[in-house]
Amino acid sequence: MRILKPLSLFLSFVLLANCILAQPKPSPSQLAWHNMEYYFFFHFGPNTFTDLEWGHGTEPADMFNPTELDCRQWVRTAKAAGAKGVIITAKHHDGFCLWPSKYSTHTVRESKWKNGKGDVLKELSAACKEYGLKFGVYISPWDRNHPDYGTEKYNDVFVNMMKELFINYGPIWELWWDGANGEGPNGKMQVYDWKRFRETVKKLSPNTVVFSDVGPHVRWVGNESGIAGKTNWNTLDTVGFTPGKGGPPQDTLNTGNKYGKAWIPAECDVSIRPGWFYHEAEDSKVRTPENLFDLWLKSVGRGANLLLNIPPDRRGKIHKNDSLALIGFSNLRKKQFSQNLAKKGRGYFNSNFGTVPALDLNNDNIPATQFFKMPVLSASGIEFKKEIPFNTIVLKEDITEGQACASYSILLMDKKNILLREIKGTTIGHKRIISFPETNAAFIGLYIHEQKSSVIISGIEIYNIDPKLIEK
Ligand code: FUL
Repeated sequence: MRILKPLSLFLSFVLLANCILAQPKPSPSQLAWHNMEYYFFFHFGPNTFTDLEWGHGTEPADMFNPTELDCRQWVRTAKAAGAKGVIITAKHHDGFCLWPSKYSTHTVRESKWKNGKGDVLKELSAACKEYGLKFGVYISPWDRNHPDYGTEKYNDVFVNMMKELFINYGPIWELWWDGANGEGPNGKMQVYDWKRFRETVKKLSPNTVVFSDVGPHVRWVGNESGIAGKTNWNTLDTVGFTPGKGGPPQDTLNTGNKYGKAWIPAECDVSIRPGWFYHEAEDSKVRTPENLFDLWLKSVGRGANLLLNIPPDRRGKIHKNDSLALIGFSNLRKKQFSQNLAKKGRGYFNSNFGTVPALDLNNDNIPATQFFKMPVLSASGIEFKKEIPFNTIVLKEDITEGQACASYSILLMDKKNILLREIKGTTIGHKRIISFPETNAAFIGLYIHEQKSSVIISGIEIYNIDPKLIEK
């Protein structure tokens, strides 16, 4: 009894602390965003035809002239590759609008393409509806063409353009505000009215998630190589920061802030080619399926989302080299993650109060969240009748009420309880894919060492992937 009293006092304190210190948690739109995991970026515009990465804004609108634009082909490719949505550069830094905006004179309307009657956003949003993919839009605040850029009037222009996007092409699932910024055509820098921009989105399209260096809903991961931090908090402190140059340091964006006040998870934007736009000279430099798989482990496998850029070419189609790599990548994922070995084992649950009898993991009627709910300082795991070889473990944390796990270790043991391998980690989040040299183990124990509130593990999966694909 004497031993139990301090323990129960401690537990009451923890419970109380959990109630008082409310954790930031995702909104329903953010929770849905986490489940998107992987989607495509399309960089397309005058740069596709000039071979530039950053247009000057002085390119004649006629430069834009795709010969066989086929947005349905883009979306079919995305769907076949397992992507769940797309985001298109409706306006890049050169200011050219892929839709006939009333608030610019540098748009598809001024080009020869379809005699000025074309509208890329109309075709792409329709294709997304047809194939059931989410439609997202990138709109660069920096504009090297617009005559009002650098004056207060440009904030009106930007707001009006966003209104056109939401009203004519919605629903828009994600809106992307690029952080790159420089001078406009008159040499002036813009003072952006971020508050007004945010309020516009909230009013017109409350379910849209907005990306920028500091959210408000999704943050930049701090690099353009597609790699999230091994420690990856979905929480961030944004007070005093702005999108772009005024953003938090890149390493902070990469890991998030453990005690950050706002839920702003990381998105990894990266291109399948060296550049963001299509360049014929890069046709032989498309990432391989294996390289894309490694990116998957370092983005989705670290609890972030992967925004993979596939730049359509001058015809207005996705080049076959990119399509082949994407299908190869999709096949790799399907094959490597086809057999969840955990289903062959039995789960167990072990709290400070003793061992609770194991439940059969193959029983789909038992919700994983219930089974793996872990009170403070507890452990759970899976055991097999005999040792089996595997090299990958997937952990999933239920983040509905916030992200809790701050430090864990996984112990792999044989039938005689001899420790074969210990793997230490920090955050888990939406998904954590851990790969290691193949180990013949009969017992996998997950121990939580530090948590912000009670960790809820919603899944433990086990695979034996091709050893060449283990995280580099
Ligand atoms: C950067 C831009 O400057 C690049 O051109 C590209 O659009 C990338 C996704 O974001 O900030």
